[in-house]
Amino acid sequence: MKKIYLLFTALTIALTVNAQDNKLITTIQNRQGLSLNGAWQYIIDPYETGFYDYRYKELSEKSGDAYWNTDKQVNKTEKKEHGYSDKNTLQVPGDWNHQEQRFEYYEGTVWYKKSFDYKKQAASNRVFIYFGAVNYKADVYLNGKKLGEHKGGFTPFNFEIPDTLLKGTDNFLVVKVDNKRYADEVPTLNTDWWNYGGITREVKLVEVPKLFIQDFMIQLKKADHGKLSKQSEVEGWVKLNNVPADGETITISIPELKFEKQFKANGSVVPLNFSLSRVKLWSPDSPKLYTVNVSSKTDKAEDKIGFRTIEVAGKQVLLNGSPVFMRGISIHGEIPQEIRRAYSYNDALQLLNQAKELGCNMVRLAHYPHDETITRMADSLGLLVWSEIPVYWTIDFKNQQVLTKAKAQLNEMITRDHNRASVIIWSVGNETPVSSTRTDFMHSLITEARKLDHTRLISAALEVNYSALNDQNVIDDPLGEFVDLVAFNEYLGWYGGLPDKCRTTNWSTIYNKPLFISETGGGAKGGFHADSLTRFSEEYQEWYYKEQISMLRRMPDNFVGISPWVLNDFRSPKRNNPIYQEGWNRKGLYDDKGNKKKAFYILQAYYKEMQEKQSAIGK
Ligand code: GCB
Repeated sequence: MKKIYLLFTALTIALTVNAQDNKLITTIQNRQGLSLNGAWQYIIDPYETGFYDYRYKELSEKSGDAYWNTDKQVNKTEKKEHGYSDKNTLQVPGDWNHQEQRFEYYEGTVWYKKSFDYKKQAASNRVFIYFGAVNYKADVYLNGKKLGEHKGGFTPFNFEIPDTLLKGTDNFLVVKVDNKRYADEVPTLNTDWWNYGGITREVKLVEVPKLFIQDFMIQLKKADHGKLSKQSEVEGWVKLNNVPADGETITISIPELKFEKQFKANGSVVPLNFSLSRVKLWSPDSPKLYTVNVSSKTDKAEDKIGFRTIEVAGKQVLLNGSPVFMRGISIHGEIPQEIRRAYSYNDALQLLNQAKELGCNMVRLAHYPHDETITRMADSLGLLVWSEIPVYWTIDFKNQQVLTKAKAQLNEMITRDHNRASVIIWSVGNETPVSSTRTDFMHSLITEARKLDHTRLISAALEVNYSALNDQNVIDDPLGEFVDLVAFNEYLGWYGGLPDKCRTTNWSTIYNKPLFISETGGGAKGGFHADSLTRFSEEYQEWYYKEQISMLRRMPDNFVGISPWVLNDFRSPKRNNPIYQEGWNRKGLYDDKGNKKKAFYILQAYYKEMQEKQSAIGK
C-alpha cells in the first residue's frame, strides 16, 4: 500500500513538474476575448527585406524599414518602401498556397497584418494572443514591439500582451510567417506531404483574470490489467498561472453526476484525486461526454470530458478493461477537393464521416497534430485517435537542439489534447532509420511523453526493410523496447514486389507487446481501370487490399489493429508521374474529388466483419 502511495506521489510530482514548463492556455473555446480570424493584409517577402537591411543585418526595432512597424507615411517626403493594403489579403485561418495562384509553390516569408480595437472587460485582467498553428515559424509584433516567436507548424502557442502595449483602438498586429524548410527543423527538409504555409488555424485574443486557470488534466486512473473499480478513480491536476495567496481553493464540479469537490491550492499546480460513481464510460459505441467545470476564486474554465481507460495488458490493448481491435485509417489534415489544409468544423466532419463510412473505430492523424476541432469531434463521434508529432524520416537525430524542438511540439500536442477521451496513443514519430543515436533520441521523446501523460499509450510507426524481406518477418527495431504498442508500416505488394507476395509472408515481433500495422496501401488513380497487374489502376489497388487482408487473417494473436494509408489522395511534391500522380500521392481510398475507389469496399467489408466479430465476443 505504502509502495503504491509513493508511486502515486512520484507520478504526481512528475506530472506537476512538467505541467509547469508550458505557458499554453488550454480550453480557450469558452473564454472571453476577440476572434482575429478573417481577412489579413499581407506582403510577400521572399528576400526578407522587412527583417534584414541590405547588409543582411537584422533591422533595429524602431527602423522605419521594418515591416513590423507602421506603414503609414508621416509626410509626403518620407520614403516608404513597404505598405499593407486591401489589394493583398489572405483569409485566416487558411494556408496561403490555395488562396492565390502565386502562392502555390511558395516557401518563404509572408508578413500578415491585422488592425483591431479591443477594450478589456476589467482593468486588472490580462490579455493573450493565441494561435492555433502557424506553419512554420512565427514572429509576432504588436504596435512595433515583438511579443515573441514560435517554431512548429502544427501546435498552438500564445503570448501575453503587456498592458502598456494594448491600445483601445487601431492596434497594429503583424506576424512574420516563414515556411522555409531546414535540415535542423521538425519536420526536416524531406516529407511526403505538401508544405502548406501561413496562419493555418484560428487566432484569438483571450482575456483572463490576473490569477487564472491555465490548464488542467482530468482523466480516469489507468486500469490495472483490466480491473476497473465500480467507483471510477479520477486523477489529474489544475494549473494556475501563478502561486495563489493562502486560502485559494479549486472546485471541480460535474453537474450531471451531481459531483462537486474542493481542493486546497497550496501552489500553482493543484493535484486532483477523487472518485466518481455511476459514470457512463466513453467508448466508440457510446461516446458519452460530461461537462466538467473547474473554478478558482477568480476564474472559471469548462470542458467536455469522456471517461475511459486505455492500457496494454500482455498482447492486448484494453479499452475500459476489454480487448479492442482498431479498425483504423490514416488521415492527412488536408481537404483534397479544395487543395488546402483542413481547419474547420466542416472539414473535420468531412474527414471523420468518410472514416465512419469505411467502418472505422479509429483514426491515425498523420504525421503531425491536426486541428483541435478534429480531436474534439472524434470525442463526440466516438473515434479512437493516434496523434503524432512530425518527427518524420531522417531528421537530425544527433542534434540536441532538434531534440529540444521535437520535445516542444510533443509538449504542445499533449497539453492541448490531454483531456480528449478519443486520443489513446501519442506517437513520437514515423519511419525513423535505425541507429543508436536515433534510438536515444526517440527514447528521450518517449520518456518525455510519459512524464507529461502516463494515462495513454506511447508508440511510433516503425519501418520495414523490403530488401531483407523473407517469408517470416520479425519486427525487432530496438525502439520496440520502449513503446507500449509495436507499430510498423508495411507496404508488401507496393514497395516490395507484387501483392501476391502476401500469400507467403508472415509478420511477428520479438517484443511481447501488441502489434499494430500503422500503414499499408497502394496507389490508384480514381477512375482509371485496367487489369489488376497494372500499377495505378483501381484494380491493382483492389487486388493489393484483397491480398493484404488474407495476410492479416494469418497475423499472430497480438495483432490489435491497422490504419491503412490513406483516407484521401493527398498533395505531395514527390509524386510526379505525369499520367497518374501529377503531384498527388494516390494511395487514398477516396480520390481527390471524394469518389470511392474499388479498394474502399474491400476494406469496408473487412471492417464490417471485424466489427461483427468484436460485438459477438462482447455479448
Ligand atoms: C510511408 C510514409 C507516408 C508516405 C507513404 C507512401 O511509409 O509514412 O508518409 O506517404 O509511406 O505513400 O509512400
